[in-house]
Amino acid sequence: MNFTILRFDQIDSTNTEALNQAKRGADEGLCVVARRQTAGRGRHGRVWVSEKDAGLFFSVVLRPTIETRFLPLVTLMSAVVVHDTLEELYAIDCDIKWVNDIHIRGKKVCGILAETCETPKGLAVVVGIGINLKSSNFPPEIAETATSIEAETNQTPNAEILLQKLTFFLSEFRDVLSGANGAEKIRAEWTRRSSYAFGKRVRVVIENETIHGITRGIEENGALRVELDCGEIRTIHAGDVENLRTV
Ligand code: BT5
Repeated sequence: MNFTILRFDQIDSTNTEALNQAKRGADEGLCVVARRQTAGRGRHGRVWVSEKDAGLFFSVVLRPTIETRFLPLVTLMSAVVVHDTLEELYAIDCDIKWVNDIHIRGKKVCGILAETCETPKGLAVVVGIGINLKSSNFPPEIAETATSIEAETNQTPNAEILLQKLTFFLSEFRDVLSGANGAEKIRAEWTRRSSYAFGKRVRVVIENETIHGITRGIEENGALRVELDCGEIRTIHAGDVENLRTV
């Protein structure tokens, strides 16, 4: 995959810009990077804190050639990419919290937001990744739950080197996902790196319902299986998973 990088000092959201570019026909590999986002977003309209130079904020246009039912695996693939990048560059031991968070010692260092749109060239998926470089500007609402590469390693990461490695792994794992048995391979890669895949006691908040149970692996499309205390297996497609304790 060839990357074309569009840089902004400030933008509302790199995902919004990448989606607009995709709708105008941008090729796979278009990558929007910003030093600051004024309307960085997470899932369900949540805010992604994006202070100037405090994080790497970028979004890549993908045009995956996979079956539609496997599209949710793009998020899992991206989590594997971030996991391996942090491990290789900084020797950070991180965990993937289903489905889109990268954690270090239980704190969130990165969030991933994959969004799709119809374009003249077919369906595009925009993968947005926010990684905290520094923690100094965290507002109180995330100060306890968030961390940064700097806080974990005592070194100030170089955003360019980080972006280079991320795009390298993104290209590699994109090819894995699109290749033979790609979906199965990405599920296996994700499962190997996430403590949430099996045997984790979790609380899941789904719209106005909260369930408790133990994780029992992921479905074909990446949905999480949770065994309730009564023995029933529930499949979680969207929702927030909160770790209660490991069993
Ligand atoms: C996510 O949503 O974690 C996806 C975040 C994706 C951000 C990237 S940045 C580049 C691209 N452009 C965008 O506009 N977005 C993408 P979610 O799972 O809904 O988590 C959001 C929650 O994470 C918030 O409600 C906060 O609790 C917490 N949070 C917000 N900013 C954070 C930060 N910088 N570090 C750690 N946690 C944060």
